[in-house]
Amino acid sequence: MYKIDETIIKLVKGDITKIEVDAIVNAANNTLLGGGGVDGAIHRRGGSEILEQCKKIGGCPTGEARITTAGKMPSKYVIHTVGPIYRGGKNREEELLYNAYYNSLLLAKEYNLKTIAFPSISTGAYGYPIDSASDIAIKAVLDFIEKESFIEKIAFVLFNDSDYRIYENKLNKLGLEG
Ligand code: AR6
Repeated sequence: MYKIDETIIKLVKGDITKIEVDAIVNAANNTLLGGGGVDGAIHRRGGSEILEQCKKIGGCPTGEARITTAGKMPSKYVIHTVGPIYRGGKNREEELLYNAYYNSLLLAKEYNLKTIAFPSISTGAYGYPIDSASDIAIKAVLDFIEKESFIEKIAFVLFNDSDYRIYENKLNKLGLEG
């Protein structure tokens, strides 16, 4: 656990669909109609009410975010965001990944949500290298805490040990209050 101002940053290893927070973030695609990876797990566990709302929303541009309820999952909402497909790094990937995190947090703020959990956006099927992706994720979260209003808790939920350790090393190096 790490603390910046009044916000707790937490690392969790495991399945984001089981986390109980105000909103879990989904690493979706532009259609918002589901897919594999974390997106598939969220739709499977949450049930059909999520897909029904996603159909009405009608898609989401890369770097933006949309919100639905969370169906049968313990969290209240799902914030669906779309990270970039990594194509070598010279196609605005960094900016788009940053926007995906930042816009998810802005949407959480708009809905007055106090606790939010992120998966590692774009680092699965979309191929973004975890080392640079984690830098961007942490930077977006720190910038948000600095510039925007109070959010109680932000969790990074990592699906495997090596991703967890990368985040842990980076947060430790920032020398945040533990
Ligand atoms: N909880 C937490 N993290 C998970 C879970 C889970 N249940 N399942 C997988 N991960 P990916 P992307 C991790 O591929 O790269 C989908 O088909 C996974 O190990 O889910 O943004 C969408 O529809 C990896 O570290 O998302 C899009 O088409 C991370 O989540 C596309 O994949 C992200 O992997 C999006 O690709």
